[in-house]
Amino acid sequence: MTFTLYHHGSSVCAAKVRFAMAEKGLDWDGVYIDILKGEQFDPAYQKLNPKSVVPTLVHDGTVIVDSTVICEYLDQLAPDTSVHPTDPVERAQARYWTKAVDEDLHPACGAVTFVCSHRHTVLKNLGEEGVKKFLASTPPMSVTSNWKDLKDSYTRFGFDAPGAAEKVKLYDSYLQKMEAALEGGNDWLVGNTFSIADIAMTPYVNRLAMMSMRGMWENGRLPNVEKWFARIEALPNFKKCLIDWVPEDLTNDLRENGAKSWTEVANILEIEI
Ligand SMILES: N[C@@H](CCC(=O)N[C@@H](CS)C(=O)NCC(=O)O)C(=O)O
Repeated sequence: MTFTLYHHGSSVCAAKVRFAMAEKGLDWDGVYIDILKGEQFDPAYQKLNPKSVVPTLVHDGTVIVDSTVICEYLDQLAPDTSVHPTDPVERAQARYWTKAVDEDLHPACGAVTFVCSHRHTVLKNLGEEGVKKFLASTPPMSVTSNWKDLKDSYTRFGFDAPGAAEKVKLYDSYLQKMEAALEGGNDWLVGNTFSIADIAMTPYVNRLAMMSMRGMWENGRLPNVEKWFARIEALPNFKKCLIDWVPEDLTNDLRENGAKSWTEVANILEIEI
């Protein structure tokens, strides 16, 4: 089996697939698409992924898009190393997590990341004209069906963009859901066994960590999430899939821009700092 993964270092969806493939022991060749430079808008890439998003998996010539679908596809190809629960109830519970990630958490993460950090990175690297072209190139049907307008608004107005504060609260509500799911000494989100639910949530918690926002769960706020993330960070595949693919300048941007945005985020969430 030959796999080619079109991906980007800081993309949460791409990180999910890299993590799932590593946990399943599947090797892949990578094509790096810099989504902060606009490489996803290359017509050749759009033929593979009409929404101009990463990741895209090509398996022996077959194109599969959408990270959750890719993970399910890979599990059917390689069932011996399944990361999906076999028990029907646990499978349903895991799907609640992946569905919620796709429908709610992912758009919230896109908003919060652009508002807190990416807007500064694209402005710094692309300049005013470059940013205009970058925003204009986003197809109407992209990360969400209104991502073009939202990305434009988050990039131009930051925390003043309509709905930005609600996205911070929505993001936080998923940490609260995790806290509840881990109650009673559960190490993992579903059935107390590491699964796709943990894989799917990892990039989103890690995004906040990389943006210097561990205060969303540390200092006694969400102790179960804190312990869960410590377990995740200790996994052998964590660093190579979630950290090492992010270029140094982007890692620095996320850390520094995120730290500058922390006061605003903490205010929205009424976290004392
Ligand atoms: N439903 C897709 C969403 C993919 C997605 O939103 N990818 C983001 C990065 S995590 C992207 O490529 N964004 C490009 C852009 O904002 O122009 C999936 O799960 O793969």
